[in-house]
Amino acid sequence: MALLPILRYPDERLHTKAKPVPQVDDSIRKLVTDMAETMYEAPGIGLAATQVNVHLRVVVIDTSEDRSKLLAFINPEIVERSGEQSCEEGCLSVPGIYETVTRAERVKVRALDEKGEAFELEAEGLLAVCIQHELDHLDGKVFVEYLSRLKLNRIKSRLAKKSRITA
Ligand code: GNR
Ligand code: NI
Repeated sequence: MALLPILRYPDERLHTKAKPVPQVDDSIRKLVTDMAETMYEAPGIGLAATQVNVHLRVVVIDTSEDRSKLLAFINPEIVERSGEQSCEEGCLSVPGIYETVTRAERVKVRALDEKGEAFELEAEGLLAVCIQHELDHLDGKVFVEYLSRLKLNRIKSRLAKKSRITA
């Protein structure tokens, strides 16, 4: 088990498009374990491999109250989406920033599990939001990039100011 360092926006490595996992082997299972540990410790409800500077299509999510329902998605794809919901989102790579984003209300996701077996999951509400947020990370997109240029620039200067203080 190991805690992995999380990249902070505007680190340009967050804009890397992740590659499909060619084979679900022990190195991928270790990545899933380390990502889960990192997510729980943060604490967060999801983590994409991109955020720990591993550019493979791997995501972990746990939106359960008691943090007991770990989901691992390898090579995930959203195959159906419907409806619309607006949720105040945060991101471990953009600490302290919370902004409302509109996304699909329901999604159907297809992925491989830790054994390399395909599964499908239908999600709604917060889990659906989290799945969409994490899949965006794998494509190099951070949630603040849905906001207006004005809001994004304000966030960038706030983060720059904060990093001057903490540097
Ligand atoms: O911990 C997280 N909370 C959260 C809240 C609302 C919408 C999305 C998220 S995901 C975030 C963890 C994270 O940054 N995942 O990439
Ligand atoms: Ni995030």
